[in-house]
Amino acid sequence: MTDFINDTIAAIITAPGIGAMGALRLSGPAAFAAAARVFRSKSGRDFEELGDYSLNYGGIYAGDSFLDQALLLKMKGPHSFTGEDVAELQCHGGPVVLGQLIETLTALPDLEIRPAQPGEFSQRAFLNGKMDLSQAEAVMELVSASNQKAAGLAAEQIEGALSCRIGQLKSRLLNLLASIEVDVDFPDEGLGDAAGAKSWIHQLKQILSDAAELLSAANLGKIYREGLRIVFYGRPNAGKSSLLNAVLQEPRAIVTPEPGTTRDTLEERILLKGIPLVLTDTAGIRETGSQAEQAGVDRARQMALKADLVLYIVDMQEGITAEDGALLQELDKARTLIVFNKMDLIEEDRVEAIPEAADWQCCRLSALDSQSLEILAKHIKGFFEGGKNYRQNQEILLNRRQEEALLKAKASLEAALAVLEKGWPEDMAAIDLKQAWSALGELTGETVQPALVEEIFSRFCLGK
Ligand SMILES: Nc1nc2c(ncn2[C@@H]2O[C@H](COP(=O)(O)OP(=O)(O)O)[C@@H](O)[C@H]2O)c(=O)[nH]1
Ligand SMILES: [Mg+2]
Repeated sequence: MTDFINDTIAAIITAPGIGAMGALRLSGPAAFAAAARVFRSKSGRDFEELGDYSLNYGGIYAGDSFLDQALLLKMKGPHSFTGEDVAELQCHGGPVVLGQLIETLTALPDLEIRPAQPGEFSQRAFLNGKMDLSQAEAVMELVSASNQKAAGLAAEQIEGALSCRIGQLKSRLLNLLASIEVDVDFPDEGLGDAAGAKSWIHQLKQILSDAAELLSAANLGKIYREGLRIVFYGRPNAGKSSLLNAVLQEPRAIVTPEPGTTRDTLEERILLKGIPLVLTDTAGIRETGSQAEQAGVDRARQMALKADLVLYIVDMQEGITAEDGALLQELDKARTLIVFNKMDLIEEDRVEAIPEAADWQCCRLSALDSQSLEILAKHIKGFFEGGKNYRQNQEILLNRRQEEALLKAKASLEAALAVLEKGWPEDMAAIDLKQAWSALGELTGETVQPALVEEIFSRFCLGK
């Protein structure tokens, strides 16, 4: 697979602009030869004498003109990031020197160094088997992570956490496939019809449940990357905007005693007890003659349907009305928390009389009270961790491509299961299982088409 890589590439690998340090990387068969033309060691040693894995102090030159002091990092393939000979030159950060350096290198007539494409170093690392696709993609997740948890998950993935779990799935799938194929080829040597099918179905169900678990772990990972989408929902004047402001601890949304104040949706991001949240305040739901308000109401409904968690706010001064009942009917119990608001306006002796809403998750608070944030935070954390598939420290990050591959694998596994359960010929199931195997391979990259590999890496930044 690596035959076609025979040229040497170079790129500045630090962010553009002025910085304490700037670095340039060379990778390929001529990396050392090229570095030798621009770097002179302070110790006066020849380039060849410098250790294969060494850090060396010296200067960089364009021809005979001194450009800057520099460190040279020499890493001989295959034990380097790309698996090829790699030389990295580190000097003071600034566009001029690094620019001169790359110009000098690419102008060397005999060495044919060319500027690297975005993602090309990582692509070479992948093609040379230094890491699989899920690890390479995790590097991008790590550098673009917005919070510690997401960064931590990406780091685990670089270390191979996802590859390992996919690998386990694949090897079990391969065992099953082998056993089915043996039976197809040598029907007399298999387990025999009924017992064989029963064992395959059992194994397949196990694999399917593992795939489903991976997908739900990915949903959790997605929350860490993109935030838990929480929508503040309910009738006008219930206190949605007040509660949003309480959570944000700033008067972000306009609050007035007038119903219909919030018309458009308003979105804010916040980290609450380590969980990234995307909070959306919405227009109160009511029949209205105003077109603008109606548009806001429609939007609010859509937001509520897409939310990970709906906070359904009820003005307890009015209690749960028939309208509240109708709106709650449209919502999913598992993803809704009813917030009984304005509890401060309820007289002590009436508080006990408030019925909890049967099997809905509920909490009572007052948006104007400083404790409301703590009460809500506790419930949100409880909701997040109480999810039926939540397992602490089991989250994984999947990007859209990877998630699609996993969904494809799951669909093929389900198709195979249906075939076996209906007692149809097992070679039909084998076809589905092979498709599942190939879909899993897309996650780690073994079965990805070269054109897709190009495309994936081209989304990386220059110098990666
Ligand atoms: N006493 C009291 N008033 C509240 C509470 N929450 C909201 N309000 C008031 O109720 C009115 C409507 O609040 P607002 O947040 O705009 O409701 P929204 O229409 O659901 O966004 C405002 O006058 C708020 O000050 C609460 O917990 N206690
Ligand atoms: Mg409002």
